[in-house]
Amino acid sequence: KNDAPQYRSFLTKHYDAKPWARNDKYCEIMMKRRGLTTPCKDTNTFIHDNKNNGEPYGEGLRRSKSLFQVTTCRHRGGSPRPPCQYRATAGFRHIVVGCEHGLPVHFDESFFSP
Ligand code: U3P
Repeated sequence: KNDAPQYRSFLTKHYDAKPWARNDKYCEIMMKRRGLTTPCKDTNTFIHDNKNNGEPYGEGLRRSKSLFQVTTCRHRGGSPRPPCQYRATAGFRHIVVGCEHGLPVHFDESFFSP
């Protein structure tokens, strides 16, 4: 177990090993449960896999070599105050993260294999 606060925060925002769904309702509930709705966060990705095989990518970032199951939640717009409404996009994608001391602390983006 690693206690680095930025890493704990990354896991809270971006890691969910066993999603019970990957749809709009999932986003609505998870965004709230993980404390991302005051105000409604615009975009947030939940990662459902746990692999460790990154390579350098751009300025201080790491890109995963393998694909991850991810669900990205996008705020539908309107008021930034709760209740926040989200649109879910489920995918199997490379992810790009920023790391500190070898652990992810920032989720940058995800994309399909070119
Ligand atoms: N973000 C995602 N997924 C995306 C794009 C952006 O979650 O596909 P963080 O606290 O640095 O992780 O870029 C600003 C925020 O948008 C990032 O915040 C990241 O969580 C989120």
